[in-house]
Amino acid sequence: MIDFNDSIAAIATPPGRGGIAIVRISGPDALKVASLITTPPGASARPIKARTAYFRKFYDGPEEIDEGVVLYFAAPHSYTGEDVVELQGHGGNVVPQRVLSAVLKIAGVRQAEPGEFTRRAFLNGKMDLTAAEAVEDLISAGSESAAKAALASLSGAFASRLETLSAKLTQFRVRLEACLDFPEEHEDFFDSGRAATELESLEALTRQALTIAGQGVRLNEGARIVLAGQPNAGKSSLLNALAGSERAIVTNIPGTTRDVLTINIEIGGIPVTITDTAGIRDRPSDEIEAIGIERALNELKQADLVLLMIDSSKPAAEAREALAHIQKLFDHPKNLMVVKSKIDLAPNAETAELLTQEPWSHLPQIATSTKTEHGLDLLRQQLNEVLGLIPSEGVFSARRRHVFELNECAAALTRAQEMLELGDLVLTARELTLAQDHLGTITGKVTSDDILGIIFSTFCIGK
Ligand SMILES: Nc1nc2c(ncn2[C@@H]2O[C@H](COP(=O)(O)OP(=O)(O)OP(=O)(O)O)[C@@H](O)[C@H]2O)c(=O)[nH]1
Ligand SMILES: [Mg+2]
Repeated sequence: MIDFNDSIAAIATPPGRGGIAIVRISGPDALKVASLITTPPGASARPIKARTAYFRKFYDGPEEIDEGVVLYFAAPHSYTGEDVVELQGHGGNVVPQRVLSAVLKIAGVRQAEPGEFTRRAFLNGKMDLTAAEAVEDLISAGSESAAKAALASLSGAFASRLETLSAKLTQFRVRLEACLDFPEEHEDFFDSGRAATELESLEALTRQALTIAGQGVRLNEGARIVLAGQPNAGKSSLLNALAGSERAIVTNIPGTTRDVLTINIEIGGIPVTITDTAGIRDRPSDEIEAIGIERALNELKQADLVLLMIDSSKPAAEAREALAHIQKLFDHPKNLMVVKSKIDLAPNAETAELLTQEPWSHLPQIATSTKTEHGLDLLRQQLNEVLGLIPSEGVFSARRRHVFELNECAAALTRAQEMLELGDLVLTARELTLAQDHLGTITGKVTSDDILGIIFSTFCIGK
């Protein structure tokens, strides 16, 4: 449990060489700290007004340790909602640490835990949970689109969508409760089918939010693409082509790639991880290849999209075997795209014919050559489309936690509709309460200390 009576301090700027470093203090003793640090022994403290920059020397007892700007933000008009002081001194590996350790010597001040400033901001009502999480997303954004999405969440785009949803849900629940108390006055709402229609549209709204949140997660974490196929199909060559550099070893010996190799690239401004794997075949040549194949299969299970590479110059038996391996892993391979490789070589007619038949004909297919670079641009474009990575208007950053809760909310709304159809208004009401609780968990209206601990522990110290 956090003790709100103490004050916390941390270096808010990154470690290493830099012009300026900021030591941030938040809590009831912040102003006292500013005063003690900037006053030499024996001298009387000079006043520090809120939102005014002062250039002062910083002291550790009698010793002068740095000089810089002091800023004071009085509660509640600060990031955390508490009194906050910033000591902006020189950067580097030594000086900021000395300033911090001088601050920590003062009674009532302790080192902040990761994310504790933002946690206090949340607990003081300065921001909701989606905004608090967006702070961390903004800091760790790996691409411009991810940063834009995080900023949208920070300024409340996600929260306001959820609030609209929650408000509609409340309205509906009020009518439902009224009906339970005074059935005769509200029959019409339910008998006419209006209630059913409203619930249906509530579920549709939830699923819309779910789609956007899913995009937000991929923007944050990057979509996971895994290359799969027979040995020698050209997987490592494609990885190199997409990376723009020779990252993976390419030879004409089948079974070249043994281990899993993952690289991070951007496609159209979106972070993507691409994983190269050992070619999958039934009879590996040695134990190392066998382990590699096992690892490949593990990667495939976690992929957002599998690119199944088929060498268009090889006999159809290879393609059949490659697909069989995928089908063994997934009953309904939903995120599967076929990449026909080596189309600069003479095509195998039997393979070409096979790919026009079921179930191949239902899969997206794209013809490529890493030798001539044919199809590579088209492939990048298709990757964006298939993964839904082209950020739609109003995309906000989101986390897997949000997607999970929205899914649960949608499921509760589906069950509510079933109960309504059965005429059981009590159970309908119960499902709606559940649905609303799941929404509340996202913004932090319904929350437990455990969840908060997990969320804020991933933050950096000083934020
Ligand atoms: N002509 C032609 N050859 C290619 C093309 N792509 C790859 N190759 C060749 O095919 C061979 C195998 O390529 P890799 O990229 O190592 O194949 P892989 O699927 O990673 O193979 P494993 O690691 O053994 O599973 C190499 O000799 C490549 O030069 C292409 O588009 N055209
Ligand atoms: Mg390889």
